[in-house]
Amino acid sequence: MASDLGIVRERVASARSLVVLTGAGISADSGVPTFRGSDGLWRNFRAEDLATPEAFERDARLVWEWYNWRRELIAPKKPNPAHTAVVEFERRCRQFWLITQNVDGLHRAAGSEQLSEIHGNIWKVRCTACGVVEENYDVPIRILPSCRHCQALLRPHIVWFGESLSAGDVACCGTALQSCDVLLVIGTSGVVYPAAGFASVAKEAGAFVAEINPDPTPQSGIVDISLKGRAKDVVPLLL
Ligand code: BV8
Ligand code: ZN
Repeated sequence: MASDLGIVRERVASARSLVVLTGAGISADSGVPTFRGSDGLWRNFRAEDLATPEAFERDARLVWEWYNWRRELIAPKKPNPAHTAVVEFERRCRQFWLITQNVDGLHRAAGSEQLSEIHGNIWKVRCTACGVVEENYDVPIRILPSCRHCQALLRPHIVWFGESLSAGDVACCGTALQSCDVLLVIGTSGVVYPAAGFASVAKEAGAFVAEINPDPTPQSGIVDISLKGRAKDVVPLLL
């Protein structure tokens, strides 16, 4: 492990262009439940049933009750040393980009600025009619909130299953993954696409890829190095 850690630290230090991809695991150390772990957020509510446009169409109240519950859960949580280390990477690397699947907003709270929140942000709402996107930090949020511009129903500004990522994010991530020489994959189970395919995109483009996760993932077979451990313990050691 020590030599692996040394190799990854050396690669990060000499990276011309560094990309970091994160999932729920980086927020686990802030007390935010992951989706598929033993404390699985989705155990209580099957996300495939709720995080979909069909569910919202069928029962917007239930979907808003689930998101309100998650907003109340996340509101008091703080970034952890792994989030802070990622901000330090951004400060040190000439070319840096962060791709996060997390909707909790903790990377922004830690100070990350060069990032794509490819699955959206739980603190943003979008009007189902006029499409206006706004930040909303109400806790609790009124169930079935309405647009202050056109009174139509608001939805979470989140990418649900079966919905495409924004074209802007897809382009931005593609460029970053094609041009990076180091990709760090931190705290993702690597089952949700298209993010689950990002490690192989970078690998095929010639990048050195390392993953940080207490458990093996479907990408463990293709990354150069897997560092077994919790993000809050391992990521700061890469500085
Ligand atoms: C798309 C927002 C093109 C919701 C999320 C059938 C029907 C419809 C679609 C599909 C289908 N089959 C496949 C698909 C595609 C689908 C997909 O991939 N499904 C999977 C389930 C098979 N993808 C999509 O639908 C995407 N869109 O493909 O568009 C398209 C368009 C139209 C038609 C077809 C195709 C959209 C995907 C986005 C879904 N939205 N989130 C919400 O949050 O409310 S996904 C959700 O999962 C979260 O965003 C989360 O980030 C993401 C991934 O989960 P992880 O972050 O990896 O978290 P997880 O709990 O799984 O893992 C935690 C990891 O951390 C573990 O590995 C654990 O070991 C580790 N860990 C734990 N503790 C720590 C740690 N690591 C470090 N330190 C620790 N302390
Ligand atoms: Zn509106």
